[in-house]
Amino acid sequence: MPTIFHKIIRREIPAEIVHEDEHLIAFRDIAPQAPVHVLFVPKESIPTLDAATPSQAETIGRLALAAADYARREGFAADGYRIVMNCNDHGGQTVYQMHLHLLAGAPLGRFGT
Ligand code: IU
Repeated sequence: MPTIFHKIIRREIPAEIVHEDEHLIAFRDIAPQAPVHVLFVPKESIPTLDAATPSQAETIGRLALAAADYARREGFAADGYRIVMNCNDHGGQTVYQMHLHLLAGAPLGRFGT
């Protein structure tokens, strides 16, 4: 089932794209939760991490490596950042095309505090 992220990949709706390659696209979140908030989305359709299979391990790994590359390129890797993947309802997932959040640009605090 196509999601809004599929439409962004197909350029049917606009987004502030910061990186794209044959495997994935990265764009700024429209409702940023940190000074830097970028979403890394595979071009391959995978609704949730829960739906991913071992054959998709590279696809998933590429999201994290693309986020790390972006952080180094933008110069905030040494300060640090957080990557998050929400899965299903209790995880807070709202868009059912798997994606990785990259949050950075300020101290983010620790979970549970
Ligand atoms: P989630 O992990 O599924 O909750 O994340 C979805 C994110 O997609 C959320 O942070 C939204 O602000 C963001 N987003 C977006 O960047 N552009 C959109 O058109 C829509 C959602 I809809």
